[in-house]
Amino acid sequence: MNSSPEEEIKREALNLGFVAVGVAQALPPPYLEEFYSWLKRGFHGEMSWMATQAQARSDPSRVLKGCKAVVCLAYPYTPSKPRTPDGLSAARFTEGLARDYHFRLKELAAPLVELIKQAFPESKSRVCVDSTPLLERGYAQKAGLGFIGKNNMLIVPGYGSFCYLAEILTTAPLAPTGSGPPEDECGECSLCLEACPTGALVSPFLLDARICLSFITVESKLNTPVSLGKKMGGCFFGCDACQEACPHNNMGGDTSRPSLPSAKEMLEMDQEHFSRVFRHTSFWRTGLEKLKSNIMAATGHI
Ligand code: B12
Ligand code: SF4
Ligand code: SF4
Repeated sequence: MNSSPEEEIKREALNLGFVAVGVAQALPPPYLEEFYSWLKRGFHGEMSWMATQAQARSDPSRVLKGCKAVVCLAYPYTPSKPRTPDGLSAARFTEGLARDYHFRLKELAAPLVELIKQAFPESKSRVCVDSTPLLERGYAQKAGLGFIGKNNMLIVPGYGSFCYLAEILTTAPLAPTGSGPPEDECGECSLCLEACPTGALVSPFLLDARICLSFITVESKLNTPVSLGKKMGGCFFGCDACQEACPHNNMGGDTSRPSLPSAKEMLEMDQEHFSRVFRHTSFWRTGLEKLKSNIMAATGHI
């Protein structure tokens, strides 16, 4: 018996290394009201684009006209924390000097787009990774990839949250696969809230991005205040504390060799040197001056 397009997509996605895959209907995302109230409270801070694109996030057909289905994908990143030889670290999603995941995931999803095209020749598809106005975690939960934890992360049962999300929006009428995961897999646990160094997890499922170290060290255009140094715990780019605390994650140990240049080398870099080492990595968009201010804060320099 021939398998359905949904089954073929799933088989191929798992072959390509994705840890979870599913299809959600292209309806408004779950938790849209919570998202609007998050904006209303100003928790997005400097990320004004979150507010200006709020309408687009309410409906995938505003992103792809005629969108019928959202193929949701989770791709694993290494559980070992990237390190410098002199004791600093960066969040795992960077995978050290690996190519920025936005490019990698778009390429990885291309064969799946091809499969959809073969099954539905008239269809149009668009691959989304992070920057598209789409509430990725909500759709991933809806498609049955996993559940949203109190730390806001999409957690894949049996794997954890050290994974990127990507989607294929398509006009192909793919059948939804999610039967709706349980809404409360965290139970009484609140380890992530206790572990957050800045109190950015103000309550379960609610994050104040303005004081989240990930926002401050990756997205914010302002210099990172030295006063945050102790809270950064030596992590100069991004923050994994609320995931490290989570019993669903395997931390991968600290056995990996340093994959990042030393703090001293980074502080001495000029733009040409920075470009040679960091172009195409996750650090590039944040820029050299901001990176230096992160390192100064993380190492306690004034
Ligand atoms: C803006 C943004 C940020 C901001 C704000 C984060 C935030 N929590 O809102 C900052 C810069 C702080 C950030 C940090 C990080 N981010 Co970010 N970020 C995004 C982005 C672009 C939009 C997120 C968004 O819409 N936020 C608004 C809030 C309100 O929505 P939400 O985060 O989806 O939260 C939902 C839940 O709270 C849920 N909800 C509300 N109430 C309730 C109640 C219950 C019971 C339940 C179950 C759910 C629930 O509804 C919300 C709306 O859908 C997405 C990509 C995308 N397009 O979706 C990546 C994304 C969420 N980030 C990602 C990552 C990896 C990170 C970091 C881990 C990076 C790091 N190590 O430094 C941290 C984690 C911080 C955290 N605990 O969330 C991944 C997450 C993968 C995963 N497995 O979940 C994404 C999906 C990017 C990607 N394509 O891989 N990020
Ligand atoms: S990423 Fe860090 S600062 Fe942000 S919510 Fe998680 S633990 Fe808190
Ligand atoms: S640490 Fe506990 S409360 Fe937080 S996401 Fe993980 S299981 Fe849920």
